[in-house]
Amino acid sequence: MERAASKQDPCAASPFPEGFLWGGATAANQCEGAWDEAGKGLTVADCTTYKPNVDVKDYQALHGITSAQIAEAEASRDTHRYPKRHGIDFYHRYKEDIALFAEMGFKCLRVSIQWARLFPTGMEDEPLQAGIDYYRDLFETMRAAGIEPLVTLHHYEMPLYLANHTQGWYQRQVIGLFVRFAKVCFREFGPYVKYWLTFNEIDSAFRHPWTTVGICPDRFEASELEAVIYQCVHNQLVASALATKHLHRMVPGAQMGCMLTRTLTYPLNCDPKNMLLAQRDNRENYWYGDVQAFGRYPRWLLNEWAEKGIHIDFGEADEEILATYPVDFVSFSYYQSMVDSTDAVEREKVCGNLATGVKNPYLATSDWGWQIDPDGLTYALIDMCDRYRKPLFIVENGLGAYDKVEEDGSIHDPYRIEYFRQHIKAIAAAIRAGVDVMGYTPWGCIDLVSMSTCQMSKRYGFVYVDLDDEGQGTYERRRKDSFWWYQRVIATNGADLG
Ligand code: BGP
Repeated sequence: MERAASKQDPCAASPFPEGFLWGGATAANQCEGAWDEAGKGLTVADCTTYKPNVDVKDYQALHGITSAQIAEAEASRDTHRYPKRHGIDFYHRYKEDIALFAEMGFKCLRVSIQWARLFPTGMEDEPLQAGIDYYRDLFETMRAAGIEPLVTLHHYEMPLYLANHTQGWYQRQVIGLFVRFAKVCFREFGPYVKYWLTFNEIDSAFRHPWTTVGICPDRFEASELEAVIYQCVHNQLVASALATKHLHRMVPGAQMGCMLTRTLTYPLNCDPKNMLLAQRDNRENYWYGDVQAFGRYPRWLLNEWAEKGIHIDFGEADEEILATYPVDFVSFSYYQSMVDSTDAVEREKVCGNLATGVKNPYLATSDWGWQIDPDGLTYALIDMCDRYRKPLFIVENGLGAYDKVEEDGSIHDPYRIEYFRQHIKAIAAAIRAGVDVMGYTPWGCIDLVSMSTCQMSKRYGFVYVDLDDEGQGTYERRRKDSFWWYQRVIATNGADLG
């Protein structure tokens, strides 16, 4: 009986609300390529190198960078060593890619705007027309395909010039420069874009300061680095609030979201000491979003700054700005959960972009050692719903895996389908528990260059891109099995998970 009913209306059994924003997520610096075309300036991402044999548990090897390496990158025109420079050539192929996303039924696509495509150094008075024309056509193409753009203003792609000349986000001057860039985006692209995000994974400033806040650690005394990074984040938080203010004024009906890496941490066991430790870890993950959603710093952090003698330079109006312009919704990436324990140093570790943590004996890991935990997504959604009381948007989630192209050109990726099936079930469970979820945009819906290792072989997509780690390939796009599976999921609004 149930089957017959679902044949008539395949969406009837779906817990997902009407208008749920199914789609996918990308970032310009990892897919556009065309790193030096049409006047674009270099970005911090253009300096990150291909790391084929790095131990992914060695966080410093993954994300560390020195002044000498930056200078070498700036002088180089190499794209093999710096693969984000070629990306997947989305810059020239976006019409073909958007047609594929539309074929899958996407309602929404997350992209970012490279600041340096509009303002090559970040300091120019006027934006480049070529950059405006490119992004306008991108958004028009998306709209024509019935795809709602979700746009990140700052996804690890600060102009290199600013990172070198204003010490990244450390100098207050950058707030004004960013707000000018944001206002140009709202003016030019506001007619096409309703949903915006300010800073991608703003909480990653301490994990990888170069890409997040443009700070190269060797340019500071080790003892001052913590305060420097807090200052950078404060400046980003003020810039985020100001961008929200201008968006609401310039684009009526548009909404601004913050964007966190949800590094959900469990205690290893019910030892109260471990409970307190995990609570502490979760607070450290949440405070960035707390400031953006509640408009003020948590008391514990202010106390900690006072105890450590950390002085953060607040502009006269900063507190009022933060309080007056909170975000409209809270978005986050979710890849894995973490575990902490008071004896963590002695325990086996796992890794991820998020940092290293204690191995969870109940969870499997990906080919790159990231722990796979769909239940953690339900937990995170319910927890964040109770905390923020604002709509939530999962703007990144996915499995980095090796894919094999068969002789007939097909790509069978049942592991990816299973990963998404379990995570979509987890979202459904949270929705049934009363959580307001706006949408779901899996990461790397088309294969792109990895953020951490710059590999192509770490593939996330429903669409395969013929390009290898050495930059060899035709860039041809192919549909994986997961392409057809996700198409059915969207068509049934999440009712048919196969
Ligand atoms: C997130 C970043 C993305 C993306 C993803 C996967 O932290 O916001 O840019 O790359 O991680 O990471 P990776 O590409 O290193 O596998």
